[in-house]
Amino acid sequence: MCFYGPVSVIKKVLPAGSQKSCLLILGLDNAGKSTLTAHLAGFFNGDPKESNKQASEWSLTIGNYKVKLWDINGELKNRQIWPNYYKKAKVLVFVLDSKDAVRLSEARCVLCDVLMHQELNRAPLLIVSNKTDSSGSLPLSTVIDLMGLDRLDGRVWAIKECSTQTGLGVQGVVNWITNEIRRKKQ
Ligand SMILES: Nc1nc2c(ncn2[C@@H]2O[C@H](COP(=O)(O)OP(=O)(O)OP(=O)(O)O)[C@@H](O)[C@H]2O)c(=O)[nH]1
Ligand SMILES: [Mg+2]
Repeated sequence: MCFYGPVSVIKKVLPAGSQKSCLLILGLDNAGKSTLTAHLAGFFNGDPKESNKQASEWSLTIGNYKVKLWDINGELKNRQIWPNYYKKAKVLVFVLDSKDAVRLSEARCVLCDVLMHQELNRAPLLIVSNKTDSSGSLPLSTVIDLMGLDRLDGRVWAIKECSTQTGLGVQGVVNWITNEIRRKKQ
């Protein structure tokens, strides 16, 4: 059977939740995005799709929903492809290396630039302060301060500490993502 008509009509006949949510994982190179992604794939029955040096794509099952995850490389030369993903991203996770105080100011500028993109205005944001197992890891209050997060208003956001190396705190990240995906689907 052929279906002619505007997309909005087709969307109405699809069951609620059948459209894929997309979870975008960004952050500077070396922050721990791919290590976090491996944990999320473990928690959410991840099925690897495409992967190359710039990005890897996974299909996750979160509750009853199929969710596409993109883990994008954070090297400077690859950041130019990030905006290609903004339009489809429904939930944004930004990973930080909490022991790298020098690069937190770079991360702050990069996050600021990401959030200027209007396509992401409605995407809830989770900042993951990673590598808490490392000596010299900065406390959450300092990370919030250095990242200027107290000025982040007008959007749903949260920050969680974790070590994707030891797994400590990863459950909190999993819970936040689960809640936000559910909220987006209601
Ligand atoms: N100590 C410690 N090391 C970590 C942690 N998470 C990741 N790493 C290490 O940090 C390095 C970078 O981790 P990746 O997950 O590859 O970082 P990435 O953000 O994907 O980096 P790009 O893909 O280059 O953008 C690796 O050597 C990891 O083993 C952590 O929680 N603690
Ligand atoms: Mg990576």
